[in-house]
Amino acid sequence: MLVRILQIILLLPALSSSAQDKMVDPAATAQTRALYANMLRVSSQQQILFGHQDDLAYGVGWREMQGGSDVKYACGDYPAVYGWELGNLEKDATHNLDSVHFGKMKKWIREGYKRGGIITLSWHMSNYHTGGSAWDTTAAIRDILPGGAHHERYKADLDRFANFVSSLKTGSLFQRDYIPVIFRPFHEHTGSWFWWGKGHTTPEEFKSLWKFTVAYLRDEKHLHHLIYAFSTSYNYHSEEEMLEFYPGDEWADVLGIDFYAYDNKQETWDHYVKCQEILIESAQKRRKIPALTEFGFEGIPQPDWWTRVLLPHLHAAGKNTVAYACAWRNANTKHHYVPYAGHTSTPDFQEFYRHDTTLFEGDLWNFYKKPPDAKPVSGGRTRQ
Ligand code: BMA
Repeated sequence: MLVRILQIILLLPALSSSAQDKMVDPAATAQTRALYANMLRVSSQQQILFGHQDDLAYGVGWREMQGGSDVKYACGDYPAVYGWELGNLEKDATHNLDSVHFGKMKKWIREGYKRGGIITLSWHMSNYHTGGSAWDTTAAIRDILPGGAHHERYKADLDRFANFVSSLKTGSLFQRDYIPVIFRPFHEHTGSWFWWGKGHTTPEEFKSLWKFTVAYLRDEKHLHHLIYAFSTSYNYHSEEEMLEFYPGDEWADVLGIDFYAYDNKQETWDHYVKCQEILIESAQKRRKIPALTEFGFEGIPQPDWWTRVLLPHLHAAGKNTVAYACAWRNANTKHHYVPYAGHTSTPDFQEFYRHDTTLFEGDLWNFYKKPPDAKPVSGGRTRQ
């Protein structure tokens, strides 16, 4: 018996350290670590945080209205996750590539965070070789790696990024908190439509760029409120293929996938489900957060798509879910991914909202406090 007790005592530290979540940044702030732990928890509880890109900035038929949100118009609540985009920050522009003012973006980020929401940033960076857009696929990664012709320019752009995220603070005069941010650079790299994508670089170059970027932000700029999301497109068939450009477990916190249901055909969904299964399994064994980092069915032409198509497929794995699913932006009547006033899928979106496993902002417990102490923030429907 004594031997058994001794064995257990000796084993305890090993157990607790193996159970500990290993983030890219061991010095991440308490709020950032809590967010990470809570997102892992959401996934293992088979819940899904609903997100929307540019939600507070504009929607179909409106722009910059206090309290505006197409998600809120449709279901009465804000999304749990807010996606924002930094493209053009590298040009020192006042507005991003979709005409969102950077200063106002910071204000909306603070607003969402104060209500308990979760923030993620993407960056459709211009091509460093040509000065063209992110979609100019001329090879450019080798130019910005250490020793490359535009390395210093790349570092200057990371400095711009560091300034941007360092200004995301809230709290009182006595206690300033940095708003945790899920940073998702060089996304959809398994596709070939961006200059950092497959076919325009090598896995080795990509991994070096990723590691350089993370190390620069973490170790040189001392940013400790970032969660790093590595996100692919949905064009892989195995874990090996999914991770072809993966820099390693010590360099990514979120394993993401971007998926657009273009034709909405069953075979397209079947393929997505396979990718999702691979993603979730891989994330689970690595203690990473699986996420549907971008998704949508442009125009949502099927009125019951949310509950009849999307939801069952999000639960198709039957085990852990993606922790969050972020719908793309509502630009206009042709290019939108959540219902807007009068949209035919609104009633079904409301049913999707009411479903037990979907989490919107009012459902959030305090994601910036480590579970199990986390308490509801807004007094909304809490389903932890
Ligand atoms: C794409 C489209 C573009 C937009 C880009 C970056 O998917 O929505 O209109 O400029 O994302 O946000």
